[in-house]
Order: sequence, then C-alpha cells, then structure tokens
Amino acid sequence: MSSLVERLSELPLLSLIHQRDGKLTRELLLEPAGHGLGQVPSNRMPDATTTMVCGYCSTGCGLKVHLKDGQAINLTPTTEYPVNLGMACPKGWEALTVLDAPDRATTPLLRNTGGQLVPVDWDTAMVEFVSRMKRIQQQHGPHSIAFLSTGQIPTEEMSFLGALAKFGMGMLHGDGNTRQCMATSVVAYKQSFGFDAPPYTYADFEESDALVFVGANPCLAHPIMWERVMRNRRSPEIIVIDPRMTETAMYATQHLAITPKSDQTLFYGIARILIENGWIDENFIRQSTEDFEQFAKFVEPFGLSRVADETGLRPDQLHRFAETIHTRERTSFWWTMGINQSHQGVRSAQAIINLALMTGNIGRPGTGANSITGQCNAMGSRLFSNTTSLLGGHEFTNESHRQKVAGILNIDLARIPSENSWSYREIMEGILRGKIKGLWVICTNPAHSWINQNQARDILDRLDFLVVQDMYHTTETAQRAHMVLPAAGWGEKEGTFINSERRIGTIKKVRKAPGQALADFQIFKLVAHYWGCGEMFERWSSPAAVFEIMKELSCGRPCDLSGIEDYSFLEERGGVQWPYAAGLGDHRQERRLFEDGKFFHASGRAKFIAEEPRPLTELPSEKYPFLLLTGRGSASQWHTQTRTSKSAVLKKLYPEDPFVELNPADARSLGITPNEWVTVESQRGKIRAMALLTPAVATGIVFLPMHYEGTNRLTDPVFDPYSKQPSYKSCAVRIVPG
Ligand SMILES: Nc1nc2c(c(=O)[nH]1)N[C@H]1C(S)=C(S)[C@@H](COP(=O)(O)OP(=O)(O)OC[C@H]3O[C@@H](n4cnc5c(=O)[nH]c(N)nc54)[C@H](O)[C@@H]3O)O[C@H]1N2
Ligand SMILES: Nc1nc2c(c(=O)[nH]1)N[C@H]1C(S)=C(S)[C@@H](COP(=O)(O)OP(=O)(O)OC[C@H]3O[C@@H](n4cnc5c(=O)[nH]c(N)nc54)[C@H](O)[C@@H]3O)O[C@H]1N2
Ligand code: SF4
Ligand SMILES: [Mo]
Repeated sequence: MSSLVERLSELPLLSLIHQRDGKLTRELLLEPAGHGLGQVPSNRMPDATTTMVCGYCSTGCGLKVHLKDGQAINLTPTTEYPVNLGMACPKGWEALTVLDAPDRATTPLLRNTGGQLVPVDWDTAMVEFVSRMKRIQQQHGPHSIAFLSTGQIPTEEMSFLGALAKFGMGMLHGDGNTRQCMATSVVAYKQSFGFDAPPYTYADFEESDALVFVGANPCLAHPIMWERVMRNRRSPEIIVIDPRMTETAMYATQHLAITPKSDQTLFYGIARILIENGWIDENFIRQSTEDFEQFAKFVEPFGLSRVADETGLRPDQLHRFAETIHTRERTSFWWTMGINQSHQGVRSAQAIINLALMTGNIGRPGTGANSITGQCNAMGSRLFSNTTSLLGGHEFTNESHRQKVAGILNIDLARIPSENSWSYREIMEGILRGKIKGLWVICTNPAHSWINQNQARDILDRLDFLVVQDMYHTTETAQRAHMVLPAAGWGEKEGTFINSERRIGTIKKVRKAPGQALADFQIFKLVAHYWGCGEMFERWSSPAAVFEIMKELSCGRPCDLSGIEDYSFLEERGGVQWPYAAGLGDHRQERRLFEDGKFFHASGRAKFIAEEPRPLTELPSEKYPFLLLTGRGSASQWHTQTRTSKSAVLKKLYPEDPFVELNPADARSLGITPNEWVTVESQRGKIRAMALLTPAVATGIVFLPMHYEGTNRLTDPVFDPYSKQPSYKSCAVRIVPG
C-alpha cells in the first residue's frame, strides 16, 4: 500500500473551496491525472502532436498538444519534461478552452465621439495610435507617453516592446506587472548576490532535508512545484511560515502562524539563535561572503522573548526551527508574495538570504535562498523587458552597458536612456500630476490588479489616450480604453518563456487567433512601421530572429544564452537553464548557481544586509479592527480571471462569488453565520463577500482572494522603499453583516 504522500504525488490536487447551493464548503478534491479534464472527443482523434510550455504560472510545465489538421484539439502534460514529469494543474489542462471565448477581441476597437468602442481596421487603428501618441509628445514632451507591460508574453515580444518604446518611440517610462510581483526579489538578489539570480533548480524540492516556505502557498499557486515536494524521499521537515493555515500549511511538520509582516524580526531572531549556538558555516562565511561581523552584531538585540513577542510564536517553536536548520544537512528556503508584497519586502527577503548564507545552504543540492516567481515569464521580463534593467540584464545607468547594447542593435547611443524609468507607482502618480498623458497597456489589467482601485481608476480615466492590447475586450481596463488592440494569446503565437528555475522553454502557434487578432510581436512590428522607425527593427523579423539578438545581448552576462543554438535545441533538451554560454560544456539538465561559492559582486562574495524592522503603516483600530490579507484563492483561478473564468470546467472548481475567510470566534462576536453575505470595508472602499468561517485565519485576521474585482478597492497604497513593490497583504478593515 503506498503512503498518502506517494499517492498524492500521482494525483493532482484540484480545489479546496466550492460554492454549491449558496454554501461554501472546503474539501480536498483529487483527480487522477489523465482523467476527466480535457479528454479528446472520439470523433476527433489527433493526427500529430507537438510540445510547448504552459502559459499561466512560472512553474513552466511541459504540455503535449494534440493536433488535427495543424490545429490544436487537446493537450496532455508531457511525461518526459523535467519540470512536471507528466503532471499539470487544472489551468494547464484547460489552457486551450479559454481561447474560444466569445469576448475575444477580434478587431481593433476605437472609442467614438458617442463614447462607444467600435470596430475599425488595423490601418485606421495604427494611424490613430501613432498620430495621437505623437501629438501628446509634441504638446507635452517625449516622456509624456509611457507603457505598462507584463510577465506573460514571450521574451522575444518583451524585448521588442522595450526596444521599440524606448529606442524607437522615445519613451523613458515603462514598467510592468512584475513590479506588483517580483520587484522585491529583484532588488534583494541584486544587492545580496550582485545580480538578479534565483539560484535553484526544481530537483532541489526533492533533494532537501528541510524545506522552509515563507509567505508561499504552492499547493494552490504552484501546484506542480508542490507535487515535486511530494516526491521528496528524504522525509523532509516542511516548515511553513504563513499567518494563515493554508492548504500548504496543512502538510507542514512545523507551521509558524506568525503575526503578519513580522518575518524580518523572526529571521533576525533565528540568525541570533544560530550564532549563539555556533550553528553556522564559518568556512563558507569566510570564503564566500562579506559583512558577517556587522550582521552578527546587528542581530544581538533580537533575543528570544522580543522575537516571540513580536512574531506571536512560542520560544520553543523558534528554537525548534533553528535547530532544524542546524541538524538537517540540506535546508532550502522558498519565498513568494507573503514576503515580496510588503512595506519591508526587500529587507525581509534578505533576512531569508542571510540565513542561507550563514549556514552554507546555497550552491549545494537541496539548498538555496529561493524566490519562486509568479507568471509564466516573470523571469524573462526581469532580464529583457527594458523596464528595470536594460535589455539582457544590463543597467541603463552604466555607460559601457549602453554602448554594448547600442553596438549590437546598431543604433545611436543617444537613443538609449541613461536613467532608469519611473516605477509603476511613479507612472500612475505621473498621470495624476499631468506629466503622463498617453499610456499603452499590454497584457495586464491594472483596473483590477493595481492597489487602491478607487484612485487607480480615477487615474486611468484622466489619460488623454489609453490603449489596451489584450486578448479580450471585456477586461476592466479595456472597458476604459480609448483604443483596444486585439492580441493573440498563448497557443496562437511563438517564442520563449523563462520559468522560476531559469529554464527557457518554447511556446508555439497551434491555433489561429480569432478574427483580425495578431500576435503582440506583429502588433509591435506594425507600430514600428507606422511610427516611422521600422528600419531600426529590420533585423527583428520573427521571434526566432529576436532570440538571436537576445543571445548576443546576454553574452558575457550572468544570464548568458549564447550557447543555445535555436528553438529546437531547447526542445531537444527539455528546456535549458541560464546561464548557457557558448562552449559551456556543462549539459546537465538540472543546474544550480553558486556551486563554486562565487557570487556576482566584484568581490565574488555575497553580502549580509540588514535593517531595523519598521512597523505597519495601517494597523487595526477600533473603527477598522481586522487586518486584511489578500492572495490566491484557488488553483483554478488566475489573477483577474479574464482567462480562467472562460472555462466551464474551471468555473466548477472555485466559488463564483467573492468570499472572505473569517475566524469562527470573530464571526460569533459579530453575529455572523456561515455563508452569510457581509460587507468588508476599509478607509478607501467596501465590497460584499460571503463569509467563509474557518480557523485557517486567526482571530483579528481576514483573507480575500485577489481574483474578485472588489478586493483592490480596499487595499492600502503602501510600497517597499527599495523595490517600490505594493504591499497588497495588509490593511485595516471592518466586517459588517449584510
Ligand atoms: N492558481 C493560481 N496560481 C497562481 C496565480 C494565480 O493567480 N492563481 N498567480 C501566480 C503569480 S503571478 C504569483 S506572484 C504567485 C503567488 O503565489 P503565492 O505568493 O504563493 O500566493 P499568495 O496567495 O499571493 O500569497 C502567499 C501567502 O502569503 C501569506 N502572507 C500574507 N502576509 C504574510 C506575511 O506577512 N508573512 C508571511 N510569511 N506570509 C504572509 C498569505 O496568507 C498567503 O497564503 O502565484 C502564481 N500562481
Ligand atoms: N490585492 C491583491 N492584488 C494583487 C495581488 C495580490 O496578491 N493581492 N497580486 C499581484 C500580482 S503578484 C500580480 S502578478 C498581478 C497580476 O495582475 P494582472 O497582470 O493585471 O492580471 P492578469 O489577469 O494576469 O492580466 C493579464 C491580462 O493580459 C491578457 N493577456 C493574456 N495573454 C495575453 C497575450 O498574450 N497578449 C496580450 N496582449 N494580452 C494577454 C489577459 O486577458 C489579461 O487581461 O496582480 C497583482 N495584484
Ligand atoms: S502548475 Fe502552472 S505551469 Fe503547470 S499546468 Fe498549472 S498553471 Fe500551468
Ligand atoms: Mo505575480
């Protein structure tokens, strides 16, 4: 008889919270792989197959697409792909279904004088796009137009957009939804390691003796990474640090339900325990790091009772956690949005990195200070979107970097900005201050996902020209646009994505996009032509041609891709992790960084960085007595739900109406019964949601999934000072029955 863990590894976890007959129920629903979802209709047997990676989360599962007459009719997870080994979550299984939705944007749309979005042809749309954007630039200066992009289009498209907008159209400001998501990890890694470099490979999930998940709920958010954890045969300790008893915490051997945003204090306290007991790796510290002495001094005031007090944990829990790190030979640390989306995200992430460094838990199998990325191509965006870093992991502020890029692209050096772009928040504030008048939004839905929606929507409505390029014309942002450009989606175009473990995988065109919708790549090509800078992008003729440019750009950088021959090279090898320099000679399918103990700073050493923790800006008060956390609600909902809400199968796997997790004791004192409608209200706005009474949240804490449009009407616009990432996971609210 196989153990539960063994059986779970064969059975993808589907959903935990359902809404049936007006009631919310929490259950563990398991579906054997290959059954139920996405079966091939018997009258349409495939005549060929091809493989590609999934277009939702950063796990980057391999999918085998079954074709009939060259068109995809179904898909199954690829058994031989090193990421998912034959598994997929419901979103992956249903990836083709959402392409057929009736609200796909099928022609460009232009708002007429009566305020209606009406279909126009591409020529009309492009002429209008260019003339209005150029008019704004003439009236208000070149930097009065900006773009907001994404971590969900291929790297080739991101590179093209970034180069076109900044070098072709003269924009200075452009950012992406990766600011909402990964900016904290980017800054933390750059400062600590000298480059934005998540060091791990997924095999580390299976090779750890202890796995520490911080502010991460992979059971829902990265279900196939979680399946990899379930395959671990080393009887690992699983330590989950999350204020909520999440689906992931239910599997933990140690669940540390900390007071929200006290992670930094917790890790400084653990560091102190490790130092006090001599549970540190002195050799590694001496050879591979700097500033440890300072750090050891810094953590001295973080004694057991202070840390227990501030984190809400017992001293014995703290001690056991530290002891686990010491006694287990290989400890890996994994963090996601519970850390990144915080008013002190960067220093909290670095507090985790410090623990890995001081115990030598990096560069070996089953170890690492590992940030899990979110979107399918968040990693591509971090390196190639020309937003925070200059194409190919370079810096805008570094002259030799600018010269290198100008040389490769054969463009005038003066076309490359020597300063960094405004961040997403600064772009929004720029609109408010009348500095930015035209905005081009590509593959993101800010009128749902940006923090503090009441203000965000007002800001977007102030624009002279808002262009939204999306697969669907019904998104909250598209509905406010002056122009909608219809984009092909995953499955309807080509290119590459980079997953969380730095693995580059390909996507392919297996469906024709509906109507006149075009791949983002083609739209950028059109814009370049109509703008009058088509010549600059002559070499950028296809995604494959841009991949060649990316190889040149990345050459010599830590994210070197120059040894990858072409797309088929990637496919034959089951994807390739960067770095993969020409002549590398290391063809292992799983490679981790820092195996030689050398980091990317000029000194070759990693840095210990620490700072006094800061209190929350909006604490619960008499008027707003609860602390609201937000995040992912189910494995079957993706972000603002423009895609996942189009699948009948996925819709069965999550509650249609917003729900708020509330502790039963709090519900009792408010007179709230299970499944009752309540109003959740912050200083900024209110929404109605069904009450899900559950001890998963402690008293005083409530949780709302981000997938429902109202959630961000409540959130508080507070940002990490270094990464400028929004702190989506804490604001004060009250709950009122009715
Ligand atoms: N099904 C599904 N999967 C997804 C996505 C999706 O929308 N749907 N989105 C993808 C993307 S882009 C991302 S970024 C990832 C996000 O993946 P995760 O970060 O794993 O998901 P979240 O639910 O946002 O946040 C994780 C946890 O942080 C906890 N948390 C809140 N505050 C704190 C705190 O102060 N300290 C600690 N330690 N924990 C805290 C929350 O309780 C929550 O359980 O998921 C990816 N995968
Ligand atoms: N309260 C709260 N808010 C949050 C979060 C949270 O935890 N709490 N998490 C934040 C995080 S981590 C993230 S990543 C963001 C995500 O926020 P968004 O990026 O706004 O969410 P998505 O729904 O993924 O939006 C992607 C859009 O691109 C479109 N699209 C899909 N594929 C293509 C394509 O190939 N081309 C084009 N042109 N369009 C395409 C989709 O239809 C959709 O409208 O939300 C953030 N907001
Ligand atoms: S785990 Fe992520 S990459 Fe894998 S099938 Fe699900 S959504 Fe796609
Ligand atoms: Mo994200």
